[in-house]
Amino acid sequence: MISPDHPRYNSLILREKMANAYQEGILADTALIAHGRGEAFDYILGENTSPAALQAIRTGISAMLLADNPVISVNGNTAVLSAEYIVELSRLIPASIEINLFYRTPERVRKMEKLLKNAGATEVLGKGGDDHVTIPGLGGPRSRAHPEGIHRADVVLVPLEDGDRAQALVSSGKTVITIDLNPLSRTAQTSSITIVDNVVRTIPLMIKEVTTLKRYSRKQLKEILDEFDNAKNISKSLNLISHHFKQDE
Ligand code: PTJ
Repeated sequence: MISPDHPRYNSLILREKMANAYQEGILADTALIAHGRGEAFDYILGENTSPAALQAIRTGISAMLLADNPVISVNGNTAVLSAEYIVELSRLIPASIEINLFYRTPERVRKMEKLLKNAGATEVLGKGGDDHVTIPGLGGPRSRAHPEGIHRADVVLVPLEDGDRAQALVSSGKTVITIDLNPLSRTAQTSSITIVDNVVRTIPLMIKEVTTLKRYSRKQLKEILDEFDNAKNISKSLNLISHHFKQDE
C-alpha cells in the first residue's frame, strides 16, 4: 500500500499500475523498461507539460480535426496508462482506435481489446487478424494495419512508438503525431508532430484542446499547422533538459 503522503506518490502509483498490468499479461516485460526510461526523461523535464509540449498538443489536435481519417494507434503502455482518456479523445475527434503491438501475441491482443472496451470503446480495430494490410517498409507484427484504420488513415496518433514504425508511417505519406518523453528518440525525430510529454498528462490536455479548437474554422486550424516547426519545437525541449543540468550555474 503506497501512502498518499509519499513525495513520489503519483509516480509510484503509475509503477504499480504497470507492474500489475504486466502480472496480468497485458504488458510485455520490456514495457516496464520503456516506462522506466520515460520516468527518467520526465524527471529531468520537471514532470510538467512544457509550453513547447502545449504548442505541439495544439498542433496535433488541429491536424486530427482537419484529417479525413484520423486513427489512434494503441500499444500496451498507452492502454494501461490512459485507456479511458484515449477512448474519450477518439469519441470527441472522432477517430478510430487501432491496437498495434510491438510484442504481439493473440492473448495480449485479446486483453488489450477487453481493457479498451471496459474503458468505453465501442469499436476497436487491429484484433484477431482484421489488420491484414502491411505498412510498406516494415516487417513483423507492428507492420500490420487495418484496411479501414491505419492503412487508410491520413493522420495517425502513435504514443510511445518504435522509430521504424514512425518512419514507415511518415514515408507512406501520413501525418504522424507522437507522444514521447525522449526528444532524442528516433520516433521523436522522425514524426511530423512530436509532443515531448508524459502520455498521462498529454491525452487529458488533448481532450481539453479539442473542446477549444472545435470552435475554430478549418482556415484557423491550418494556420496553427503551418506555423508549427517540429525541429524547433523539439529543440525547446532539449533546451529545457540542458537547463535542468545547468541549474547551479
Ligand atoms: O505494447 P507493445 O508490445 O507495443 O510494446 C510497447 C513498448 C513501449 C514496450 C515498445 O513500443 C518499446 O519498446 O518502446 P521503446 O522503443 O522502448 O520506446 C518507448 C519510448 O516511449 C521511449 O522513448 C520512452 O522514453 C517513451 N516513454 C515511456 N513512457 C512514456 C514515454 N513517453 C511518454 N509517456 C510515457 N509515459
